[in-house]
Amino acid sequence: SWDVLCLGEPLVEFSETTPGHYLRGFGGDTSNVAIAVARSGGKAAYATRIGNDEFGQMFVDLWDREGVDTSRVIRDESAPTGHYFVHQTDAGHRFSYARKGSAASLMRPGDLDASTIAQARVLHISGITCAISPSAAALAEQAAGLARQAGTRLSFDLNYRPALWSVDQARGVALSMLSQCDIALPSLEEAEMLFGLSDPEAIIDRVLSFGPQVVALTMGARGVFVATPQARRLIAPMSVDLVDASGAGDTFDGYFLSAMTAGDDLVEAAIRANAAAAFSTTRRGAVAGIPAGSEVEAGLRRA
Ligand code: KDG
Repeated sequence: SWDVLCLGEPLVEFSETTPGHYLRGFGGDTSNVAIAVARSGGKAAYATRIGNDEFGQMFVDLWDREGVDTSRVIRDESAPTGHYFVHQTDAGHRFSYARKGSAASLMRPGDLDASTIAQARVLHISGITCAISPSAAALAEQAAGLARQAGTRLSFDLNYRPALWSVDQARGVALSMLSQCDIALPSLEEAEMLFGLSDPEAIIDRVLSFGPQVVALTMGARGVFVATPQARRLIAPMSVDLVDASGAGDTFDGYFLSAMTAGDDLVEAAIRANAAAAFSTTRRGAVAGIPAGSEVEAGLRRA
């Protein structure tokens, strides 16, 4: 059994260091979440399709090293593992994808069965999982329904990527997932885009109206708002020297879900996740930036 089972697409990362030079790393939002769960001390599993290629093998080796269960990873002979380039610009980081027709985009209903989902306390899905192809979106819907039947809590982070779909397409999926999920992990930017609201309190009210029991609204430099239908609390941001923000949201999600399943109270979970996410931005690379649990504890003691 696992604390968190993540479903989505892993992508090999090429992060530009100096003009024309790239450092190879790993990304893919839901894979990042699984690794963050494992680094924080939780039990994670990942479900996806990868190619029968070098990049696919690199991921299997990575997940094995990290202690992420790969028994639900399908090796697909017919398509490659995707990758992306990330460039730092004055306006933040920018992704360029090479993922069209990837193995993960061939995920389809049936790739996850009821008994697998029942082994997880939380199933984590992102909007990217649903954006990559209609068949992956159909699998995500099916998995969400199976989670409900199994009593596995569903966690959802839209993680809106404009290169993958339009706001209108994303809204349809987001509203469906928000009304099925138990744990909603929106960002302030996404909530503004979906609902046209900018006041965090109003956003929390709107997200809670869809039915989740827990909402963590990440607000970047403004901190995190964590809420249940009964109570809400603002967690102050941590100031750090920013190197690369990619993967920060995923680090938050992984640490938050892991602490929640360990039985921490929500405010404690959000404080730890907030610190882990801040820490992750001080290093280059989505996965390379995810801190170890001990680093987060040390950082919290210093704060
Ligand atoms: O959240 C970080 C991810 O966006 C990055 O690792 C790449 O998964 C990725 C994506 O699809 O944007």
